[in-house]
Amino acid sequence: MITTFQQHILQQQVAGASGDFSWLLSGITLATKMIEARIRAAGLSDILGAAGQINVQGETQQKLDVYANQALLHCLGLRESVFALVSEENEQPVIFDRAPEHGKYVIVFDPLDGSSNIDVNVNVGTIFSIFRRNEQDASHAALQQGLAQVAAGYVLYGPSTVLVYTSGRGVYGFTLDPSIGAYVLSHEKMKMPRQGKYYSCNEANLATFPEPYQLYIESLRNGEAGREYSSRYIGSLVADFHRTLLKGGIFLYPPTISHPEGKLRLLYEANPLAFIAEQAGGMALDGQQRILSLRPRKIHQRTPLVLGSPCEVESFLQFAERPALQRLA
Ligand code: FBP
Repeated sequence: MITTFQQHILQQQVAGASGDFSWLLSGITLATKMIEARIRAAGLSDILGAAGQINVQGETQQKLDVYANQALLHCLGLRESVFALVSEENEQPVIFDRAPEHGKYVIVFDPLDGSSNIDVNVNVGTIFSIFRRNEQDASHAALQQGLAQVAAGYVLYGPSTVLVYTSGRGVYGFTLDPSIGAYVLSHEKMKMPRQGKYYSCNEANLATFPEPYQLYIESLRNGEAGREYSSRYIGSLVADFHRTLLKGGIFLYPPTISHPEGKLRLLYEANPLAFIAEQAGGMALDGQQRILSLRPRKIHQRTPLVLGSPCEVESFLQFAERPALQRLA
């Protein structure tokens, strides 16, 4: 018959598990179903447009950003195993006064990724990453290397709503079946193709990219990279990542003049997608180093991001004039 996300989690659970983790994940599935319902009817309710405030990123918050953030904070806050929540929309972590034996997890998330696409009905998403609490201080507990992630995933609100998830044992995709209101297993053991035919970056910024990026993108455009490439850029990280996961190729958000450290956030954008990419046989770098090995210094830290199929990422590294990283075997 069907395997729901909850069934999959229970099947993956170790013997004697408390059930806290699967109950925690049900907070994410509930909140993302609430967000999905608002997005589906966005044009019919007063949920489009700006909410009026500026968030910690200096961005104008959209009404759906605010709603998505509240839905996740509410549903996850009810889970006893949650110690702290770090959101793209909140300057500081939201901390729950729970003893270490109860409040075991820290969840970091981007409640609504691709905000600039909300009002034009283009795919947007929610990204999350889960860590074990390893510190009393919530901010420090959130500043763990990506390698320490217990699980990560995203929900893509597109023609269909898809939840893609890993807990370090492969990547699985679940499609929301509106007729039963459940995420149903639709993609087992997802693998990123070793080589793709798409590259994805905001070429409007090309002239401001560091030279190795310019040279590399030029090589994709002029055939020097050994095959023909086409450009695809949706401007919603989750959507551009999902295509790269399924079709292969490379996504790049390099340092630019307006974002010399890169635009995307390490904790709740780069780390979770890097975990999924590597679990699917892909690679994810900050232009030089493995994203998952980076040591975060602050919760809203930004990073350059280069991720995709091994062929494309390794050929990028040649342009970055560094010996190709040892295969991540
Ligand atoms: P948020 O919408 O969560 O702030 O994410 C940032 C983002 O919209 C990414 O989804 C996307 O990849 C990138 O910014 C697009 O940036 P730009 O418009 O500079 O190309």
